[in-house]
Amino acid sequence: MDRLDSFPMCLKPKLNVFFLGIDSQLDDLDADHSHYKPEAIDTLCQLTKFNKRELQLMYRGFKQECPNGMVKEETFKGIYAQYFPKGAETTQYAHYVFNSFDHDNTGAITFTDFVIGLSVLARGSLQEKLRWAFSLYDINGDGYITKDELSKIVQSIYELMGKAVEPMIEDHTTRDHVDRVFQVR
Ligand SMILES: [Ca+2]
Repeated sequence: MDRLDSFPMCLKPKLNVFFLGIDSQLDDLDADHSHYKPEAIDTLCQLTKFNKRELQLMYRGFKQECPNGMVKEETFKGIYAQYFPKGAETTQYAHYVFNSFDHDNTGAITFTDFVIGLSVLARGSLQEKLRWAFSLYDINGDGYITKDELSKIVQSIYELMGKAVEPMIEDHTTRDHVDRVFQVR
């Protein structure tokens, strides 16, 4: 199977960092006084495929990692890197994932951004997952995936795998991969 085929699904465990440290005492979303005021929990239930209890648990984990209720890109990259082996270069791919979650391009992922993105990855339909994957590849958001954009994403995915992969990644590996995708059949 092509390595790219399964990558959106593999993101889910990588993002589980936000679920760590949850204990039995739940926060009440509506009573929260953090800097960022999340959407009312009922609205989040409508926007995602998570129920109220799941959202409360996630919010608690999210707030532990990000007490002010927002994740800046540098923080996101730091968290992301912890879930890959040493030697893996995660910065660039984490940048693209961050952008795909930061819907309104504010430079920070809010809890709302986070659960909407995670809902698609964890419970979205095939169509929703494909739409998310497309938005990841369409770096400039113009509705088209160019060869250049595909090259950048494929390169970042190869970097994620680190140096110790078989067969070894050569300089031309990315180019060959992209050429195959764009080949007219
Ligand atoms: Ca584009």
